[in-house]
Amino acid sequence: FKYKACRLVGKTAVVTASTSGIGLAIAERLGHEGAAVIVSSRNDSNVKRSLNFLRDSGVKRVAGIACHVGDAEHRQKLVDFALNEFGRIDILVNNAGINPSFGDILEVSETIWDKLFDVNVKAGFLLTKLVVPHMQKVGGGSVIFNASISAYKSPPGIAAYGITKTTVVALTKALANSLASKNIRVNCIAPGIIKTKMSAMLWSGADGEVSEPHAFHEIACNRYGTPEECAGAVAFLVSDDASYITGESVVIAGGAQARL
Ligand code: NAP
Ligand code: ISN
Repeated sequence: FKYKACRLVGKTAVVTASTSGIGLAIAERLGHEGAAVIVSSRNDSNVKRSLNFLRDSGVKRVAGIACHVGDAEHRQKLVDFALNEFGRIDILVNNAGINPSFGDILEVSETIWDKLFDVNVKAGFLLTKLVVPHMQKVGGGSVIFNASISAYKSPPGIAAYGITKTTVVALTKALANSLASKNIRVNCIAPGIIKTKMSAMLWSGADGEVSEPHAFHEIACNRYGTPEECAGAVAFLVSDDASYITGESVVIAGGAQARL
């Protein structure tokens, strides 16, 4: 194993949107820490490619299924698949999030607004509801949402996306209160600009060169973050090392200010 810590041996983790970027790094890290991992995303060939990648990287117990998180049937199939493959669910990482438009908030159509909230907020809420009874069966569990620093500071051009992420922070706190008595902890990460496909418009300059960190974010570390730096925080939060941490948001943004 790449990591000496094996904090998650015996656990099963379901990670949504885990065939690229932050989700894939989370799946890899949880797998290296000993968890059995279910990967998923909309595209079946992406699922197959990430399964090969994870197996090659040394993750022993991993399986995958296509799942569009906005589709109720897909969510149910994901849960059934995880139980069928590994018999239990201890960890749910609601990583899926979309950012379909760029422009002034008043230009956002009702259709785009609804789609943003469906995928970024409602899908994770409904998937959590599906998974909770199975976590209870194994005596508890841990749920993670992927919010964003945009939750705290209205991001120019993607303000509606930011509002969905503020809602994710609120949802994290509400679910943490509701589920604490069932020994289920709920936390979120709030990444700054992480170098992935989704944020490429921010970090890739002309000619494919990496651009300077965006002034809006005022990144003290003066560099962008990596998916692996998000995955390390998730591995900690879902482990027993974080057993007294719930309802929290961990900002992973190189020192950029993040306050509501
Ligand atoms: P990414 O590298 O572009 O990967 C996106 C992943 O999501 C892919 O695996 C994609 O696979 C999957 N996906 C897209 N729509 C989906 C859906 N409806 N249902 C299921 N899977 C879906 O993106 P990323 O940057 O890692 O973003 C992951 C999360 O981090 C998002 O919630 C995002 O808001 C958050 N975040 C990112 C940044 C950043 O700077 N990158 C910062 C803060 C927060 P398919 O195409 O096969 O579905
Ligand atoms: C994000 C997602 C896509 C593009 C830019 N900045 C972004 C964020 C963010 O989550 O903070």
